[in-house]
Amino acid sequence: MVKILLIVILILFKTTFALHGSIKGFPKKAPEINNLITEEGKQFSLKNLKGKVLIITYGYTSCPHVCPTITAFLKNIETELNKKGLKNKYKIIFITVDPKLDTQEKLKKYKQEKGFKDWIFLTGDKKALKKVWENYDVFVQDKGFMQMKHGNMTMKHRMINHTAKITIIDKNGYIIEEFKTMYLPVDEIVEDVEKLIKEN
Ligand SMILES: [Cu+2]
Repeated sequence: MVKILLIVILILFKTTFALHGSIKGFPKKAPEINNLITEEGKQFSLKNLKGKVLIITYGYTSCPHVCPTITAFLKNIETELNKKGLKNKYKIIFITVDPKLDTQEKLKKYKQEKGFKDWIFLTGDKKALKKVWENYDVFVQDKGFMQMKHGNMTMKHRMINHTAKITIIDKNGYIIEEFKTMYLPVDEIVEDVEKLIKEN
């Protein structure tokens, strides 16, 4: 009887603490992010964010479809987390996949225009960014510019194929899980991040 009860408790415990993302290969010490600067021109280091849960995404400001979708979901996640009073317990970080166009100034402007005022945007030279993409398993393929027809107008679009995902890092600097989709499941992510914030 005691044994059965113990198993039930164990199962309940496990379910309560189960994460919703993809956990293969994790937890893994998050590789340091070197030689990138923020939209404010400050050197970035993961060490300065220790104690916070980090939500990292990868994209570029002129992305026509994927990034606007991901950032919109992230905005919802932010709203929900802030409603729970967790505003200072986590940080959303956007790492560019476009070293050509996403300069510090451009990221700053994008952040202001889109109202992502509490997020950190990172850029750097191609070499430094490439290292980060590799370390965080982000595929990036610069396709240059593509002409696209919109009715009888032709518009030039900046096209970069890139992995659409978020990486979640816990308070101790370990990658815990990833969500590999542009359609982020808001409630599940909020639940996971809250859990990671409240974890000892
Ligand atoms: Cu994109």
